[in-house]
Amino acid sequence: MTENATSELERAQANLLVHSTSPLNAEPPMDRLVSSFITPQKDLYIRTHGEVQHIDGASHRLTVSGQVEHALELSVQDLRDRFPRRTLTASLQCAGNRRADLQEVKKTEGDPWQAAALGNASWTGVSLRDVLEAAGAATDASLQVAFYSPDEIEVEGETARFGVSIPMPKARGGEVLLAFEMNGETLQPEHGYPLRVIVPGYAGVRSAKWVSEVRVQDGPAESPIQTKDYKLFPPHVRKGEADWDAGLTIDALPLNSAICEPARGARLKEGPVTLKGWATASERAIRRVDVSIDGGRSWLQAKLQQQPDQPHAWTLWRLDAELKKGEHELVVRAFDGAMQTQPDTPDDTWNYPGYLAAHRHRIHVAVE
Ligand SMILES: Nc1nc2c(c(=O)[nH]1)N[C@H]1C(S)=C(S)[C@@H](COP(=O)(O)O)O[C@H]1N2
Ligand SMILES: [Mo]
Repeated sequence: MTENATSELERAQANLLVHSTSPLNAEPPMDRLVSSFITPQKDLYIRTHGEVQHIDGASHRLTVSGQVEHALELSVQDLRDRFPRRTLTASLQCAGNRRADLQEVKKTEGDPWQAAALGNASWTGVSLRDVLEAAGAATDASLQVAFYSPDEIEVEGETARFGVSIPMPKARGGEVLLAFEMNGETLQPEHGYPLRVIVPGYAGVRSAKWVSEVRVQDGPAESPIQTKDYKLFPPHVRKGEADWDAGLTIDALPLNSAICEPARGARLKEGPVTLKGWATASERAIRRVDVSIDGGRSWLQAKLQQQPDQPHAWTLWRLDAELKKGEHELVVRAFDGAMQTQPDTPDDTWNYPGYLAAHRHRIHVAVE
């Protein structure tokens, strides 16, 4: 292991719960996650499929090619100098977040993420739309904008460069960033230094780290992480039976929420307790969060902390409750701008790769 790799591992081990060291995958403790509306960089989950890249920021180049009038080759400094700076608050969430709940129904692929494979940050960079326009990119809605990065990853026995893509209308939405700062700080290598994509509202996988190439093309990115991974299959499809083309590409994330405090299995003293957690709804607003302290028979309304001018930011919620002696099942359900709420149980959403666990989060606590 190189010296560089040791430092990101040390940072992860100091601040996060590490699921695996190679590749490095880690998430923060849930109570710390909801202790601030903006997630500090050291507390942002880390999801890598290959090795963390250590890139020289000054010599790094981003090429823009494919269906464009003039291909571009830009340094990070060129992006800073030639394009308007854009800052927005957005949550970043892995499609595998809360997978541990699905694994209680039945085994799935992948790491057992708790409910902290997400964070909410202020991202600064330039708008992908501005860069596409500078290249004279074609704008047809059927096109894909692909992002390629230098990390080599293995998916389904195939090794290839990391490459993902998003539909052109999303790419031109203005909110998709080529970002060089998180919360006003330079990105750490594990979060994509010197340049990463941020696709607000979409599964984290589309937010390519260490991005070196933007390509406007007819079909999805030619990398198995795009064509075979991060797809949603119906519950009857088992590992080894998947028809990749029939799987649904996971882009916009579903409505979701979780209880982060108290912890699952906590032993509490009788009396007042504050319950806290997060809620996200892709592009939609969170309109209401209900919490039950009796397994879902009755519901109380939580107080929301939101940033209304930032449609892609998460919502934090809290509820002051009184818990009597005994065992309690705590449940949360969020409602979005279309008054839709979450599926009841993990059985409703189980799929063999373990994606999009968005059922109501339930935990048990004991009060003494
Ligand atoms: N180049 C590259 N980009 C990547 C990944 C990766 O492995 N390689 N992982 C993706 C996934 S699945 C997620 S959820 C997010 C995680 O970003 P973070 O580690 O900064 O939290 O990055 C995405 N971008
Ligand atoms: Mo992810």
